Amino acid sequence: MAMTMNRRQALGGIAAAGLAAAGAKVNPAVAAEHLPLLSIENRILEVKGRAAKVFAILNENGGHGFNMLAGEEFRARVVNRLGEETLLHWHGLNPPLVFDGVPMLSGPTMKPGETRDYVFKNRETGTHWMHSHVGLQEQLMLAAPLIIRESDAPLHDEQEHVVMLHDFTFRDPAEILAELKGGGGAHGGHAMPGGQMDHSTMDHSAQGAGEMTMPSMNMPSMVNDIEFDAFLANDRTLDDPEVVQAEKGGRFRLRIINGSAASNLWIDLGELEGELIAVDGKAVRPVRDRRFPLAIAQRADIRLALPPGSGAWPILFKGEGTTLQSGIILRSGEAPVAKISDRAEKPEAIVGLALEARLRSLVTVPEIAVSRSDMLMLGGGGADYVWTLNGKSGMHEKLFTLREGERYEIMLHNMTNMAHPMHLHGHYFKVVAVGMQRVDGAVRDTVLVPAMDMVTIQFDANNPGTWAFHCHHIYHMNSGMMGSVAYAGAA
Ligand SMILES: [Cu+2]
Repeated sequence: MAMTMNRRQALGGIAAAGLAAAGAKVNPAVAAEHLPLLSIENRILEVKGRAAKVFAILNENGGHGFNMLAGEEFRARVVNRLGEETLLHWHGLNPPLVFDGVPMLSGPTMKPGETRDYVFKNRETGTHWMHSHVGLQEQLMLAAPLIIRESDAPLHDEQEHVVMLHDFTFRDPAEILAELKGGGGAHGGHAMPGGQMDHSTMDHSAQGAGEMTMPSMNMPSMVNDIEFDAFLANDRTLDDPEVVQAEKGGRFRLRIINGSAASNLWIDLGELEGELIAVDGKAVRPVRDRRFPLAIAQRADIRLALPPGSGAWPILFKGEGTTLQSGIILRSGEAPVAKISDRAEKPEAIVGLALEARLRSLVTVPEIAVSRSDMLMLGGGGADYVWTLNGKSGMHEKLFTLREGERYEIMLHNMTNMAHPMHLHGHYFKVVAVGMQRVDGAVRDTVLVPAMDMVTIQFDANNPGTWAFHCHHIYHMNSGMMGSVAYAGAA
Protein backbone atom coordinates (compact mmCIF):
# COMPACT_ATOMS: atom_id res chain seq x y z
CA MET A 1 0.00 0.00 0.00
CA ALA A 2 2.73 2.42 1.02
CA MET A 3 4.65 1.41 -2.10
CA THR A 4 1.72 2.30 -4.35
CA MET A 5 1.25 5.65 -2.68
CA ASN A 6 4.88 6.54 -3.02
CA ARG A 7 4.96 5.54 -6.66
CA ARG A 8 1.87 7.61 -7.37
CA GLN A 9 3.19 10.58 -5.50
CA ALA A 10 6.37 10.28 -7.51
CA LEU A 11 4.40 10.19 -10.75
CA GLY A 12 2.52 13.31 -9.71
CA GLY A 13 5.83 15.02 -9.16
CA ILE A 14 7.15 13.94 -12.54
CA ALA A 15 4.03 15.07 -14.31
CA ALA A 16 4.28 18.48 -12.65
CA ALA A 17 7.93 18.85 -13.51
CA GLY A 18 7.29 17.70 -17.07
CA LEU A 19 4.50 20.20 -17.49
CA ALA A 20 6.50 23.06 -16.15
CA ALA A 21 9.48 22.25 -18.35
CA ALA A 22 7.98 21.10 -21.62
CA GLY A 23 4.40 22.25 -21.48
CA ALA A 24 2.98 20.23 -24.28
CA LYS A 25 4.16 16.64 -23.82
CA VAL A 26 2.42 13.56 -22.49
CA ASN A 27 4.64 12.27 -19.75
CA PRO A 28 5.79 8.76 -20.74
CA ALA A 29 5.80 7.48 -17.15
CA VAL A 30 2.18 8.50 -16.73
CA ALA A 31 1.21 7.54 -20.26
CA ALA A 32 1.80 3.88 -19.42
CA GLU A 33 -1.13 4.02 -16.98
CA HIS A 34 -4.71 4.63 -17.87
CA LEU A 35 -5.84 8.18 -17.25
CA PRO A 36 -9.51 9.07 -17.65
CA LEU A 37 -9.79 11.04 -20.87
CA LEU A 38 -11.49 14.40 -21.31
CA SER A 39 -11.91 15.69 -24.82
CA ILE A 40 -12.52 19.38 -25.49
CA GLU A 41 -14.59 19.61 -28.64
CA ASN A 42 -16.74 21.81 -30.80
CA ARG A 43 -20.38 20.85 -31.06
CA ILE A 44 -23.65 22.08 -32.47
CA LEU A 45 -26.39 22.67 -29.92
CA GLU A 46 -29.95 23.39 -30.94
CA VAL A 47 -31.46 26.15 -28.82
CA LYS A 48 -35.04 27.25 -29.46
CA GLY A 49 -34.96 25.68 -32.92
CA ARG A 50 -31.73 27.39 -33.95
CA ALA A 51 -28.34 25.78 -34.29
CA ALA A 52 -25.51 27.26 -32.24
CA LYS A 53 -21.80 26.48 -32.26
CA VAL A 54 -20.64 25.81 -28.72
CA PHE A 55 -17.99 23.78 -26.90
CA ALA A 56 -18.09 20.59 -24.86
CA ILE A 57 -15.82 18.71 -22.46
CA LEU A 58 -16.65 15.05 -23.02
CA ASN A 59 -15.58 11.98 -21.07
CA GLU A 60 -14.90 8.50 -22.46
CA ASN A 61 -18.61 7.65 -22.32
CA GLY A 62 -19.57 10.70 -24.32
CA GLY A 63 -21.04 12.44 -21.26
CA HIS A 64 -20.17 15.89 -19.98
CA GLY A 65 -17.25 16.13 -17.55
CA PHE A 66 -16.49 13.76 -14.70
CA ASN A 67 -18.55 11.91 -12.15
CA MET A 68 -15.88 10.05 -10.23
CA LEU A 69 -15.17 8.37 -6.93
CA ALA A 70 -12.71 10.10 -4.63
CA GLY A 71 -9.21 8.70 -4.66
CA GLU A 72 -5.90 9.91 -3.39
CA GLU A 73 -5.25 11.68 -6.64
CA PHE A 74 -7.06 13.56 -9.30
CA ARG A 75 -6.13 12.01 -12.64
CA ALA A 76 -7.09 13.12 -16.10
CA ARG A 77 -5.72 13.32 -19.62
CA VAL A 78 -7.10 16.30 -21.50
CA VAL A 79 -7.01 16.58 -25.26
CA ASN A 80 -7.72 19.85 -27.05
CA ARG A 81 -9.67 19.00 -30.22
CA LEU A 82 -10.48 22.64 -30.94
CA GLY A 83 -8.94 24.79 -33.64
CA GLU A 84 -7.91 27.29 -30.97
CA GLU A 85 -5.99 27.43 -27.70
CA THR A 86 -7.68 26.61 -24.43
CA LEU A 87 -6.94 25.66 -20.82
CA LEU A 88 -9.08 24.02 -18.13
CA HIS A 89 -9.47 25.21 -14.56
CA TRP A 90 -10.69 22.65 -12.01
CA HIS A 91 -13.07 24.87 -10.10
CA GLY A 92 -13.31 23.56 -6.54
CA LEU A 93 -9.99 21.70 -6.47
CA ASN A 94 -6.83 23.22 -5.03
CA PRO A 95 -4.06 21.62 -7.07
CA PRO A 96 -0.44 22.73 -7.24
CA LEU A 97 -0.33 25.95 -9.25
CA VAL A 98 1.01 24.29 -12.41
CA PHE A 99 -2.31 22.39 -12.80
CA ASP A 100 -4.65 25.27 -11.95
CA GLY A 101 -5.39 26.22 -15.54
CA VAL A 102 -5.04 29.98 -15.52
CA PRO A 103 -3.08 31.15 -18.59
CA MET A 104 0.15 32.94 -17.69
CA LEU A 105 -0.20 32.42 -13.92
CA SER A 106 -0.12 28.62 -13.92
CA GLY A 107 1.33 27.76 -17.30
CA PRO A 108 0.86 27.90 -21.06
CA THR A 109 -2.43 27.31 -22.83
CA MET A 110 -3.03 24.07 -24.72
CA LYS A 111 -2.48 24.38 -28.45
CA PRO A 112 -4.91 22.80 -30.94
CA GLY A 113 -4.31 19.04 -30.91
CA GLU A 114 -2.31 19.12 -27.70
CA THR A 115 -2.74 16.49 -24.98
CA ARG A 116 -1.89 17.18 -21.36
CA ASP A 117 -1.88 15.01 -18.24
CA TYR A 118 -3.09 16.07 -14.84
CA VAL A 119 -2.06 13.94 -11.86
CA PHE A 120 -2.05 15.53 -8.44
CA LYS A 121 -2.96 14.73 -4.86
CA ASN A 122 -6.51 15.76 -4.14
CA ARG A 123 -8.54 15.70 -0.96
CA GLU A 124 -11.54 17.67 -2.21
CA THR A 125 -14.81 15.88 -2.73
CA GLY A 126 -18.16 17.35 -3.70
CA THR A 127 -19.94 19.18 -6.47
CA HIS A 128 -17.43 21.09 -8.56
CA TRP A 129 -16.94 21.95 -12.19
CA MET A 130 -14.30 22.49 -14.84
CA HIS A 131 -14.19 25.35 -17.27
CA SER A 132 -11.97 27.22 -19.65
CA HIS A 133 -10.09 30.16 -18.19
CA VAL A 134 -9.22 31.49 -21.64
CA GLY A 135 -10.91 34.64 -22.90
CA LEU A 136 -14.67 34.31 -23.19
CA GLN A 137 -14.79 30.56 -24.01
CA GLU A 138 -16.82 29.88 -20.90
CA GLN A 139 -19.74 31.84 -22.38
CA LEU A 140 -19.73 29.32 -25.23
CA MET A 141 -20.17 26.49 -22.74
CA LEU A 142 -16.58 25.35 -22.41
CA ALA A 143 -17.58 23.97 -19.02
CA ALA A 144 -18.72 20.68 -17.48
CA PRO A 145 -19.52 19.11 -14.10
CA LEU A 146 -16.72 17.74 -11.92
CA ILE A 147 -18.38 15.55 -9.31
CA ILE A 148 -16.17 13.76 -6.81
CA ARG A 149 -18.21 11.37 -4.68
CA GLU A 150 -17.01 10.20 -1.30
CA SER A 151 -18.68 6.83 -1.62
CA ASP A 152 -20.06 4.53 -4.27
CA ALA A 153 -23.05 3.69 -2.08
CA PRO A 154 -25.84 6.26 -2.35
CA LEU A 155 -26.86 7.58 1.05
CA HIS A 156 -30.51 7.39 2.16
CA ASP A 157 -31.47 5.62 -1.11
CA GLU A 158 -30.98 8.89 -2.87
CA GLN A 159 -31.05 9.30 -6.59
CA GLU A 160 -28.24 11.68 -7.50
CA HIS A 161 -28.80 14.11 -10.29
CA VAL A 162 -26.36 16.72 -11.60
CA VAL A 163 -27.74 19.91 -13.13
CA MET A 164 -25.42 22.18 -15.08
CA LEU A 165 -26.83 25.67 -15.72
CA HIS A 166 -25.88 28.15 -18.41
CA ASP A 167 -26.93 31.55 -19.64
CA PHE A 168 -27.00 31.31 -23.41
CA THR A 169 -26.57 33.83 -26.21
CA PHE A 170 -26.54 33.43 -29.98
CA ARG A 171 -24.22 36.44 -30.17
CA ASP A 172 -20.44 36.36 -30.34
CA PRO A 173 -19.30 37.04 -26.74
CA ALA A 174 -16.41 39.16 -28.05
CA GLU A 175 -18.96 41.39 -29.70
CA ILE A 176 -20.91 41.69 -26.44
CA LEU A 177 -17.74 42.66 -24.57
CA ALA A 178 -16.77 45.18 -27.23
CA GLU A 179 -20.21 46.73 -27.01
CA LEU A 180 -20.01 46.95 -23.21
CA LYS A 181 -16.56 48.55 -23.42
CA GLY A 182 -17.75 50.95 -26.06
CA GLY A 183 -20.35 52.30 -23.67
CA GLY A 184 -23.18 50.49 -25.42
CA GLY A 185 -25.39 47.59 -24.56
CA ALA A 186 -27.43 47.45 -21.42
CA HIS A 187 -24.63 48.75 -19.22
CA GLY A 188 -24.23 52.04 -21.07
CA GLY A 189 -27.77 53.25 -20.64
CA HIS A 190 -28.34 51.65 -17.24
CA ALA A 191 -31.83 50.94 -18.42
CA MET A 192 -32.85 47.46 -19.32
CA PRO A 193 -35.96 46.30 -21.07
CA GLY A 194 -38.01 43.96 -18.95
CA GLY A 195 -37.47 45.74 -15.67
CA GLN A 196 -33.91 44.54 -15.18
CA MET A 197 -32.88 47.65 -13.31
CA ASP A 198 -33.68 47.98 -9.68
CA HIS A 199 -33.44 50.92 -7.36
CA SER A 200 -32.51 49.07 -4.24
CA THR A 201 -30.27 46.27 -3.15
CA MET A 202 -32.95 44.84 -0.91
CA ASP A 203 -33.24 41.11 -0.99
CA HIS A 204 -36.87 40.32 -1.74
CA SER A 205 -36.35 36.65 -1.07
CA ALA A 206 -38.70 34.51 0.92
CA GLN A 207 -35.87 33.50 3.20
CA GLY A 208 -37.51 34.89 6.27
CA ALA A 209 -34.27 36.06 7.82
CA GLY A 210 -33.96 39.81 8.16
CA GLU A 211 -31.77 41.51 5.62
CA MET A 212 -28.84 43.16 7.30
CA THR A 213 -27.27 44.84 4.32
CA MET A 214 -27.47 48.56 3.74
CA PRO A 215 -29.34 49.54 0.60
CA SER A 216 -27.56 52.14 -1.41
CA MET A 217 -29.26 55.47 -1.14
CA ASN A 218 -28.18 57.27 -4.25
CA MET A 219 -26.86 54.87 -6.79
CA PRO A 220 -29.29 52.69 -8.73
CA SER A 221 -28.03 49.14 -8.91
CA MET A 222 -27.51 47.40 -12.20
CA VAL A 223 -28.61 43.79 -12.06
CA ASN A 224 -27.82 42.32 -15.47
CA ASP A 225 -25.71 44.08 -18.07
CA ILE A 226 -26.25 41.44 -20.76
CA GLU A 227 -29.48 40.19 -22.27
CA PHE A 228 -29.48 36.46 -22.88
CA ASP A 229 -31.45 34.49 -25.44
CA ALA A 230 -32.12 31.51 -23.16
CA PHE A 231 -31.22 29.81 -19.93
CA LEU A 232 -30.23 26.17 -20.16
CA ALA A 233 -30.43 23.31 -17.65
CA ASN A 234 -28.34 20.37 -18.85
CA ASP A 235 -28.29 21.91 -22.34
CA ARG A 236 -32.08 22.21 -22.60
CA THR A 237 -34.65 24.97 -22.43
CA LEU A 238 -38.09 24.60 -20.86
CA ASP A 239 -39.51 24.02 -24.36
CA ASP A 240 -38.09 20.52 -24.05
CA PRO A 241 -36.84 20.03 -20.49
CA GLU A 242 -35.05 17.07 -19.06
CA VAL A 243 -37.53 14.76 -17.29
CA VAL A 244 -35.92 12.75 -14.49
CA GLN A 245 -37.88 9.62 -13.71
CA ALA A 246 -38.02 8.55 -10.06
CA GLU A 247 -39.71 6.12 -7.73
CA LYS A 248 -42.93 7.24 -6.09
CA GLY A 249 -41.87 9.13 -2.99
CA GLY A 250 -38.31 9.00 -4.31
CA ARG A 251 -35.45 10.86 -2.66
CA PHE A 252 -33.04 13.03 -4.55
CA ARG A 253 -29.73 14.70 -4.08
CA LEU A 254 -29.52 17.44 -6.68
CA ARG A 255 -26.04 18.71 -7.42
CA ILE A 256 -26.62 22.07 -9.04
CA ILE A 257 -23.85 24.06 -10.73
CA ASN A 258 -24.28 27.63 -11.89
CA GLY A 259 -22.05 27.60 -14.96
CA SER A 260 -23.46 30.93 -16.17
CA ALA A 261 -21.09 33.51 -17.54
CA ALA A 262 -22.96 36.47 -16.10
CA SER A 263 -26.21 35.44 -14.35
CA ASN A 264 -27.00 34.92 -10.68
CA LEU A 265 -29.93 32.56 -10.23
CA TRP A 266 -32.65 31.38 -7.89
CA ILE A 267 -33.30 27.68 -7.47
CA ASP A 268 -37.08 27.35 -7.10
CA LEU A 269 -38.30 23.95 -5.88
CA GLY A 270 -41.94 24.91 -6.43
CA GLU A 271 -44.21 22.85 -4.18
CA LEU A 272 -41.32 20.87 -2.76
CA GLU A 273 -39.25 21.75 0.24
CA GLY A 274 -35.58 20.85 0.15
CA GLU A 275 -32.55 20.85 2.36
CA LEU A 276 -29.43 22.66 1.26
CA ILE A 277 -26.66 20.41 2.56
CA ALA A 278 -23.54 21.70 0.81
CA VAL A 279 -22.35 24.86 -0.92
CA ASP A 280 -19.40 24.85 -3.31
CA GLY A 281 -18.97 21.15 -2.45
CA LYS A 282 -18.56 21.82 1.30
CA ALA A 283 -21.06 20.63 3.92
CA VAL A 284 -23.26 23.14 5.72
CA ARG A 285 -25.80 22.68 8.48
CA PRO A 286 -28.93 21.78 6.46
CA VAL A 287 -31.15 24.73 5.58
CA ARG A 288 -34.77 23.92 4.71
CA ASP A 289 -36.50 26.09 2.12
CA ARG A 290 -38.21 26.16 -1.26
CA ARG A 291 -35.96 28.78 -2.81
CA PHE A 292 -32.20 29.14 -2.70
CA PRO A 293 -30.00 31.71 -4.42
CA LEU A 294 -27.04 30.48 -6.50
CA ALA A 295 -24.51 33.03 -7.68
CA ILE A 296 -22.33 32.64 -10.76
CA ALA A 297 -19.86 29.73 -10.35
CA GLN A 298 -21.38 28.54 -7.05
CA ARG A 299 -22.74 25.05 -6.46
CA ALA A 300 -25.58 23.83 -4.25
CA ASP A 301 -26.37 20.29 -3.10
CA ILE A 302 -30.04 19.97 -2.28
CA ARG A 303 -31.70 16.94 -0.75
CA LEU A 304 -35.42 16.47 -1.25
CA ALA A 305 -38.13 13.82 -1.29
CA LEU A 306 -41.04 13.59 -3.70
CA PRO A 307 -44.54 13.30 -2.24
CA PRO A 308 -46.07 9.81 -2.36
CA GLY A 309 -47.97 8.91 -5.51
CA SER A 310 -47.37 9.83 -9.13
CA GLY A 311 -46.67 13.37 -10.10
CA ALA A 312 -44.42 15.78 -11.95
CA TRP A 313 -42.54 18.46 -10.06
CA PRO A 314 -40.69 21.19 -11.93
CA ILE A 315 -37.45 22.49 -10.41
CA LEU A 316 -36.87 25.94 -11.90
CA PHE A 317 -33.74 28.06 -12.24
CA LYS A 318 -34.67 31.71 -12.48
CA GLY A 319 -32.39 34.59 -13.32
CA GLU A 320 -32.35 37.50 -10.87
CA GLY A 321 -33.82 40.66 -12.32
CA THR A 322 -35.08 38.89 -15.43
CA THR A 323 -38.01 36.74 -16.49
CA LEU A 324 -35.79 34.11 -18.15
CA GLN A 325 -35.86 30.69 -16.55
CA SER A 326 -34.79 27.12 -17.17
CA GLY A 327 -35.69 23.93 -15.35
CA ILE A 328 -35.88 20.19 -15.06
CA ILE A 329 -38.87 17.99 -14.19
CA LEU A 330 -38.79 15.35 -11.47
CA ARG A 331 -41.43 12.76 -12.27
CA SER A 332 -42.74 9.66 -10.56
CA GLY A 333 -45.16 7.24 -12.14
CA GLU A 334 -46.77 8.13 -15.45
CA ALA A 335 -47.82 11.65 -14.48
CA PRO A 336 -48.20 14.04 -17.42
CA VAL A 337 -45.68 16.86 -17.68
CA ALA A 338 -47.28 20.27 -18.14
CA LYS A 339 -45.65 22.76 -20.46
CA ILE A 340 -43.84 25.58 -18.65
CA SER A 341 -42.85 28.82 -20.34
CA ASP A 342 -39.19 29.83 -20.35
CA ARG A 343 -40.36 33.30 -19.35
CA ALA A 344 -41.73 33.93 -15.88
CA GLU A 345 -44.56 36.42 -15.43
CA LYS A 346 -42.39 38.96 -13.67
CA PRO A 347 -38.68 39.57 -13.17
CA GLU A 348 -37.19 37.57 -10.35
CA ALA A 349 -35.92 39.18 -7.13
CA ILE A 350 -32.32 40.24 -6.72
CA VAL A 351 -29.96 37.78 -5.06
CA GLY A 352 -28.74 39.11 -1.75
CA LEU A 353 -26.98 37.81 1.35
CA ALA A 354 -29.91 36.56 3.44
CA LEU A 355 -29.02 32.91 2.84
CA GLU A 356 -25.28 33.56 3.21
CA ALA A 357 -25.91 34.96 6.70
CA ARG A 358 -27.84 31.81 7.65
CA LEU A 359 -25.22 29.31 6.49
CA ARG A 360 -23.15 27.49 9.11
CA SER A 361 -20.26 25.40 7.93
CA LEU A 362 -19.85 21.78 9.00
CA VAL A 363 -16.22 21.85 7.90
CA THR A 364 -13.75 21.96 10.77
CA VAL A 365 -11.30 24.80 10.38
CA PRO A 366 -8.13 24.74 12.52
CA GLU A 367 -7.81 27.34 15.28
CA ILE A 368 -5.25 29.81 14.00
CA ALA A 369 -5.04 33.49 14.87
CA VAL A 370 -5.53 35.92 12.01
CA SER A 371 -2.15 37.41 11.26
CA ARG A 372 -3.29 40.05 8.82
CA SER A 373 -6.56 41.80 8.03
CA ASP A 374 -6.99 43.67 4.83
CA MET A 375 -9.55 45.27 2.59
CA LEU A 376 -10.23 44.53 -1.06
CA MET A 377 -12.13 47.33 -2.74
CA LEU A 378 -14.25 46.31 -5.71
CA GLY A 379 -14.52 49.34 -7.96
CA GLY A 380 -15.10 50.72 -11.41
CA GLY A 381 -17.90 49.89 -13.80
CA GLY A 382 -18.32 53.35 -15.25
CA ALA A 383 -19.09 54.18 -18.85
CA ASP A 384 -15.69 52.78 -19.94
CA TYR A 385 -16.61 49.39 -18.44
CA VAL A 386 -13.30 49.13 -16.59
CA TRP A 387 -13.63 47.17 -13.33
CA THR A 388 -11.01 47.33 -10.60
CA LEU A 389 -9.70 45.55 -7.49
CA ASN A 390 -8.02 47.96 -5.07
CA GLY A 391 -7.94 50.44 -7.95
CA LYS A 392 -5.99 48.05 -10.19
CA SER A 393 -7.29 46.87 -13.54
CA GLY A 394 -4.21 45.13 -14.99
CA MET A 395 -4.58 41.40 -15.69
CA HIS A 396 -3.31 39.46 -12.62
CA GLU A 397 -2.03 42.59 -10.90
CA LYS A 398 -0.81 41.72 -7.43
CA LEU A 399 -3.31 42.53 -4.68
CA PHE A 400 -1.64 41.00 -1.61
CA THR A 401 1.54 39.23 -0.64
CA LEU A 402 0.97 36.11 1.47
CA ARG A 403 3.24 34.19 3.82
CA GLU A 404 2.82 30.46 4.04
CA GLY A 405 1.22 29.21 7.26
CA GLU A 406 -0.58 32.47 8.05
CA ARG A 407 -4.29 33.18 8.19
CA TYR A 408 -5.67 36.18 6.35
CA GLU A 409 -8.91 38.03 6.82
CA ILE A 410 -10.08 40.08 3.87
CA MET A 411 -13.08 42.34 3.76
CA LEU A 412 -14.46 42.44 0.22
CA HIS A 413 -16.00 45.87 -0.05
CA ASN A 414 -18.08 46.42 -3.17
CA MET A 415 -18.17 50.11 -4.11
CA THR A 416 -19.89 49.46 -7.44
CA ASN A 417 -23.51 49.25 -8.51
CA MET A 418 -23.29 45.62 -9.63
CA ALA A 419 -22.87 42.40 -7.65
CA HIS A 420 -19.60 40.49 -8.04
CA PRO A 421 -19.17 36.74 -7.42
CA MET A 422 -15.59 36.68 -6.14
CA HIS A 423 -13.51 33.54 -6.61
CA LEU A 424 -10.14 32.80 -5.02
CA HIS A 425 -8.02 30.13 -6.70
CA GLY A 426 -5.98 27.50 -4.89
CA HIS A 427 -7.71 27.94 -1.51
CA TYR A 428 -11.05 27.56 0.16
CA PHE A 429 -12.16 30.42 2.40
CA LYS A 430 -14.63 30.81 5.23
CA VAL A 431 -17.25 33.55 5.30
CA VAL A 432 -16.82 35.29 8.67
CA ALA A 433 -18.93 38.41 8.20
CA VAL A 434 -21.91 39.37 6.05
CA GLY A 435 -22.19 43.13 5.93
CA MET A 436 -21.15 44.17 9.46
CA GLN A 437 -22.53 41.02 11.09
CA ARG A 438 -19.99 38.38 12.18
CA VAL A 439 -21.02 34.83 11.23
CA ASP A 440 -19.64 31.33 11.61
CA GLY A 441 -20.34 31.03 7.91
CA ALA A 442 -19.88 28.68 5.01
CA VAL A 443 -16.58 27.42 3.64
CA ARG A 444 -16.62 28.21 -0.07
CA ASP A 445 -14.56 29.11 -3.10
CA THR A 446 -16.93 31.74 -4.55
CA VAL A 447 -18.93 34.35 -2.66
CA LEU A 448 -21.31 36.97 -3.99
CA VAL A 449 -20.66 40.55 -2.89
CA PRO A 450 -23.82 42.50 -3.77
CA ALA A 451 -23.72 46.10 -4.94
CA MET A 452 -22.53 48.52 -2.26
CA ASP A 453 -22.20 45.67 0.22
CA MET A 454 -19.51 43.84 2.16
CA VAL A 455 -18.49 40.25 2.84
CA THR A 456 -15.49 39.24 4.96
CA ILE A 457 -13.60 36.01 4.41
CA GLN A 458 -10.71 34.17 6.08
CA PHE A 459 -8.32 31.76 4.44
CA ASP A 460 -5.10 29.98 5.27
CA ALA A 461 -2.03 30.43 3.09
CA ASN A 462 -1.24 26.76 2.53
CA ASN A 463 -0.71 26.40 -1.22
CA PRO A 464 2.27 28.45 -2.42
CA GLY A 465 2.18 30.22 -5.75
CA THR A 466 0.63 33.22 -7.45
CA TRP A 467 -3.12 32.66 -7.54
CA ALA A 468 -5.93 34.36 -9.40
CA PHE A 469 -8.48 36.26 -7.29
CA HIS A 470 -11.26 37.53 -9.51
CA CYS A 471 -14.88 38.27 -10.24
CA HIS A 472 -16.46 35.27 -11.97
CA HIS A 473 -18.75 37.40 -14.15
CA ILE A 474 -16.60 36.80 -17.21
CA TYR A 475 -17.19 40.22 -18.78
CA HIS A 476 -16.06 41.89 -15.54
CA MET A 477 -13.14 39.50 -15.26
CA ASN A 478 -12.05 40.35 -18.78
CA SER A 479 -12.40 44.07 -18.06
CA GLY A 480 -10.04 44.44 -15.12
CA MET A 481 -11.59 42.53 -12.22
CA MET A 482 -8.88 39.88 -12.25
CA GLY A 483 -6.06 40.26 -9.75
CA SER A 484 -3.74 37.86 -7.99
CA VAL A 485 -2.41 37.01 -4.56
CA ALA A 486 1.25 36.00 -4.44
CA TYR A 487 3.21 34.13 -1.79
CA ALA A 488 6.37 35.85 -0.67
CA GLY A 489 9.17 34.49 -2.80
CA ALA A 490 6.85 33.13 -5.51
CA ALA A 491 7.77 33.94 -9.08
CU1 LIG B 1 -18.11 41.33 -11.33
